[in-house]
Amino acid sequence: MFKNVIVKTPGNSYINGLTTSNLGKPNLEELFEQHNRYVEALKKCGVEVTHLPANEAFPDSTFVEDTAVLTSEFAIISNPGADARNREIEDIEPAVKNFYNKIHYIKAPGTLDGGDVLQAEKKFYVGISDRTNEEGARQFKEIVEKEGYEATIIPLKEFFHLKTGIAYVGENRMVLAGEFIDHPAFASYEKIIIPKEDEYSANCIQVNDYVIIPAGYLETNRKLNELGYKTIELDMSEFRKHDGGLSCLSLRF
Ligand code: CIR
Repeated sequence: MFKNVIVKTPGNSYINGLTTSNLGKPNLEELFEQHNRYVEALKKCGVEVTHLPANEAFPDSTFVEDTAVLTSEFAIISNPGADARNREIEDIEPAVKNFYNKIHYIKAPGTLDGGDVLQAEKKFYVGISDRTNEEGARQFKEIVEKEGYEATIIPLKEFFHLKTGIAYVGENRMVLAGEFIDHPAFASYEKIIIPKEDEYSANCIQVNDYVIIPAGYLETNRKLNELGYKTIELDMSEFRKHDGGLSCLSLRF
């Protein structure tokens, strides 16, 4: 069960954030509306929401997931791999300190974005990406192994972040797209396979009794409903324009 989430309102500077997409300039009014709906959806899932104010100095800082990894027992403050985002941890650390006594840190020259970390019960999967380097992944693995968890490091071939193409939805089930569909690391899970055209919906989040998915993916919705999941669909268009998905917008713990 998740009891808490941390989210952060996007600022007007969001439009100056990083992106690799060619989906156009975000519309701020729609962005704020989509963020409000995201927060409402989380509340419907029964979690307490810690809502941090926007920080205009950090255009990408609404994507709080990249700044920390929070478990039921300990927290890890990350060391985000993009220079423009690295200082976002300054806003997250005090919020994390309100909930945790045990806090670990990823330290330079290691870099790690939380978007490259997936937790499935007592196992972690850590992607090596443009943002997370080998040293960051190594430090992460060492920390969690000392805490009694397992960690598997997965060099990414195509995805931006690990969780761009994968989600754990409980009950030994993984939602998988692209390079992860036949990846040996995930062979022991029941697979919910997402085809290329629906790839964006692989970034979904299971929060207590619901799975929140991006709007417009009928097949993904149907597959999850067939397995007995209740779903909430959210329009994510303005976050997608800056490479963001559902998991990126919150820390859930
Ligand atoms: C970035 O480039 O860092 C942001 N525009 C998007 C971050 C998305 N975060 C995530 O997938 N965890």
